[in-house]
Amino acid sequence: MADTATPNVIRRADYAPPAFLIDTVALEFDLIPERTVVRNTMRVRRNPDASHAANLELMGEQLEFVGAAIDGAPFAHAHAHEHGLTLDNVPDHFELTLTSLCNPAENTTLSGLYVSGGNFFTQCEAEGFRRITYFLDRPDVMATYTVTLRASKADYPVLLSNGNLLEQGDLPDGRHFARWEDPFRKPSYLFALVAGKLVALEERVKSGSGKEKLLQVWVEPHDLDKTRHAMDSLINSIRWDESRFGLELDLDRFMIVAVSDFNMGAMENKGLNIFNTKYVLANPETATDTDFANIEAVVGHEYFHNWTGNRVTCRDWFQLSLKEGLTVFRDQEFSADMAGGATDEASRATKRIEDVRVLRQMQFAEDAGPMAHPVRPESYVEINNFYTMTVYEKGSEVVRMYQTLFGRDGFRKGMDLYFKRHDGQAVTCDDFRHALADANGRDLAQFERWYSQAGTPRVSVRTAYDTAQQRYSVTLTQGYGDAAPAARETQKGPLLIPFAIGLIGKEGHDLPLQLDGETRPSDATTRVLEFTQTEQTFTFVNVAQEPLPSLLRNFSAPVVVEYDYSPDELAFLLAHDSDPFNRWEAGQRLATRELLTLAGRAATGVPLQLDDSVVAAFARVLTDETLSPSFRELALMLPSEAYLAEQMAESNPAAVHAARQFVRKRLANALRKDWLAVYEKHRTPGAYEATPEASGHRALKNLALSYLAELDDPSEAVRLASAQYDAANNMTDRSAALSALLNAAAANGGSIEAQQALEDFYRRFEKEPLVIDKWFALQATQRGSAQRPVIEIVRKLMAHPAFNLKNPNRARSLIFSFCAANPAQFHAEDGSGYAFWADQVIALDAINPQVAARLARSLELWRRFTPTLRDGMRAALEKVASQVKSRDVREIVEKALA
Ligand code: B3K
Ligand code: ZN
Repeated sequence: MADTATPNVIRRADYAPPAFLIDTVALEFDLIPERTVVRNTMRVRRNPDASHAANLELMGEQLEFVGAAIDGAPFAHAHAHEHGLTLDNVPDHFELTLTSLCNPAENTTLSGLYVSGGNFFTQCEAEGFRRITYFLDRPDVMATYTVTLRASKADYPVLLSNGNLLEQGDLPDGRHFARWEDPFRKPSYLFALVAGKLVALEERVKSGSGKEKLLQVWVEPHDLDKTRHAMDSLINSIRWDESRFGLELDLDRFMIVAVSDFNMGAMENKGLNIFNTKYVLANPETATDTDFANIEAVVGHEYFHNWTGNRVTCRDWFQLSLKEGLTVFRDQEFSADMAGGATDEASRATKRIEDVRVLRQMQFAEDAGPMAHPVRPESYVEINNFYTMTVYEKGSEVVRMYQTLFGRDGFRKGMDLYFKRHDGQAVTCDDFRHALADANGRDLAQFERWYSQAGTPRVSVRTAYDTAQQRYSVTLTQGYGDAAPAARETQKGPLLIPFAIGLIGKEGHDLPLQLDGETRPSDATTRVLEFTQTEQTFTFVNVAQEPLPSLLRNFSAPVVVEYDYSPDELAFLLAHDSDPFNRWEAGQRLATRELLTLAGRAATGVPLQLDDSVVAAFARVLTDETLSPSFRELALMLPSEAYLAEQMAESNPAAVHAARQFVRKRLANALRKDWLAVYEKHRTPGAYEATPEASGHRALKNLALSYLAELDDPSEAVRLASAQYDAANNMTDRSAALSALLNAAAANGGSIEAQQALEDFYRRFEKEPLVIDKWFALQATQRGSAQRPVIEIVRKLMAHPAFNLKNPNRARSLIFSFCAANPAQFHAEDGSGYAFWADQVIALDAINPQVAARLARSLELWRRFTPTLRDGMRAALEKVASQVKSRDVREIVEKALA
């Protein structure tokens, strides 16, 4: 039932240990879609470390209570209510058996036990287990589980749960059973079951200590040909966690199951990871290079949770970043190692740039709005709303800073101590920090502020060179600027910021670094300054010439750096910085600065022009064959419209779009020959290869195609794109060609080539839901025009037979793509985008509050927009606020309007 009462705020400060503990759980399921019977037998005892409570309060939602027994005798003093079950005056320790019913067939929330495609699946994190049975559904209650599943053998031939399979067999009436045991204590959010018609790709591998492990990737039978990459990613993850962190797989068997109805990416249930099909299924015809990379990252992420999340879990949900920030850091490092090994800094930088781009575009925006919260939040209404960019991505940056401060070896020592101290426990972010501090003999008290202060820190930099003394001083000042109110109230004092810096001489080489007071320069030409005060000056000595500073190398802290580089200096850094991240950063700064000036002009109707020096800087990158293709692709891609709009005093998506399009067209026309040459040179003929190198070529070639589609006369691009579309042997090239066709035609209200390719694409992939998702998304994110606004296309597609609001991937592919990834069209002045958004949030709220709440967030920055847009957004938010019922959406819209 939707919770319509005033939402309750849960506070970190109110944490109290549970009054009871549960040591063992035996679950029995009779799986029937409309009426599943769950029998739950638990060993319960009073918690010696908690204050006394006479009654046992168990959580439960959407359950039909059948009966309770204590130590085998029926127990009459159990009262079911809206939020669970109260058992009066229970003994100090006892065996409790509860029987209840639930209705998986009608469960559209995809939380708890539900049916998808005729099969059963579960999703318990954060609070879904209470929708399966009454329980102390909180992560600090850890128990061992045995699970017995019974179901029709014809309809559900495969029955899976966590851990090891103990036995299976037939039952009367065409039913069968399987019994599973998970030997490791775990919190209820890691419970999982799967039942249905599935097949598996299997591999047997030996772990580091020589034990044989069975690995399985379970999918529907027609998807078996898309499981190889996920399996390879799993094997690589297992090897990587052994070699980098000395962490071995602890179960005999590890399973991944793909499901097409899923609220997020994947879930790390012990030994039985459940994945959105999007992050499992791939072959060259259906998945892009980005999909392949995402699958590797998510398979790694969920696997790495086995230690960082499962073996050591969170005490309470405020500690979510303890497992998520750390595990994102681990998956980022895994992907970087897979792409470039431990030492190839240029290849590793590609991954770093992509991660930082996401952080800056999404997490910085979150930190600037009403949902701003610290990495370890202080309060929440609905915990599912706090699986955020801040908890995940900023959390990962916080973990990365320990490694930047202590080096890889020091970080490893900290991790070793963390597991030594806390294996099998439910702990806090403080426990992690203390392990890192103690292992490295450091006091990290100040570092705690990274967990408790919200908002994006700003570091402004002043430099001075004393020619006579050959001294170069760098003065850093930290603060939060004009932070959002939600962030401001958390800010108490300066942070410990690891600030990596290099100094570049006139020839473009790094200069030796010797800080005042040191006897000789260090070997490394990058230094990590420990910046701990509000203002601090670092002086380098024996600096023979006035250098150009390379600031915050490799993005050593999640901050904004303010330094007044001239365009020439940025062009110099773009050409010479030895730090590949900062080389890219210089190009981005240069572009951002131009684009924001142009957006300001566009907003006031002043004609646009672009300096030739900017075109020249881009031309140098485009034609520099010594740079890797993937780096060039990243450097030549302009900052996103969303990021640029966020940098304006008043966000103006139309002006940003006009400015960005102007620059794209200018770069396209001015460098036409170079784009064409790059397009030809970076083709990848022959069989598809999924290597980072081949995907770099495809990325650069397809970027060239997208620029060529901007030419005043796009006929050549249309020809190339049509040919590429027809000849493509992989989804990267085919979807890039389709996108180029759609955009080349946009200004003229569409083209026959684009229309034909769209129709062909649909027919070709009608039976591949993940590809049809792309078909919807490409149309929702395409460029529009006055004659052909994208909202009209989107509205039409909502009525397409393949559209289905209940399937989150499909809803995201059309609705979210339009509302969150097509700002110029979504923020149309007539408010049509906002009206559409409101209708969809309201419709989704009744089906799936978690998905609805995600969509609801696309208007949260409304106060930062131009007045007309602001009014339209407020009206839409108010409409939603007056109609939605779920706690999830209400928390979002109420915070936005507050
Ligand atoms: N831990 C899950 C996320 C659960 C989200 C619940 N709303 C996936 C992950 O981060 O690995
Ligand atoms: Zn995670």
